[in-house]
Amino acid sequence: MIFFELLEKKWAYFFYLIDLNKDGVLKQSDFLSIVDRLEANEQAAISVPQSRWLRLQAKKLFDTLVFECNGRGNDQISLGQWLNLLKQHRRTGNSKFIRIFCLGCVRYIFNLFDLNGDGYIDFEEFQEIYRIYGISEGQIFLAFNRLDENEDGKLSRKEIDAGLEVFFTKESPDNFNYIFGEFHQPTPAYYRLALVG
Ligand SMILES: [Ca+2]
Ligand SMILES: [Ca+2]
Repeated sequence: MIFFELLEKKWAYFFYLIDLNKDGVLKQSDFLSIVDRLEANEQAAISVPQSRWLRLQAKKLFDTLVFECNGRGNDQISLGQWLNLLKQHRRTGNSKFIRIFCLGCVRYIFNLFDLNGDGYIDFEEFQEIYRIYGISEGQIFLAFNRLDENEDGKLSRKEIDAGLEVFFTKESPDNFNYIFGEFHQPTPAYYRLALVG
């Protein structure tokens, strides 16, 4: 399957990024293994209570997502279900879910990235997490600068929220389209895996 539209490309790319083990489906483990990797990373130096809290938040975000995509009683999300959400949003013009999702993401991102808890995300914190998602050093640098609208060298909640909103809803060219790096299409092999299952 090939996506021509910008918005669909962005949504598919995001799914591919957060499918950490690249098995074509999103599961709770894709969210929890981020915390595992942070724990294993000495530089991140997260405490036990911090890691417990992060696990709880990761589960919550995943539960919201799985419920919106797939209804109650399911434990995974396919790429098709994820993209249906976008189609639904387009058809009804109801962006309520997107808004709730973005706010949930902002909360989660801050819990995850703001390792020293000062209410901002600095470049080092940003780098730790983006590396886990396999984004290249150059792209990490660009993404950070794109998000840092007021150029004070740190990211506020407002800046992250503004970036996410554009990323998930705008069809037009925009700097914020690249807040997760230069998006590329997942490989055909990945699509076969993700869409056929
Ligand atoms: Ca997965
Ligand atoms: Ca800033």
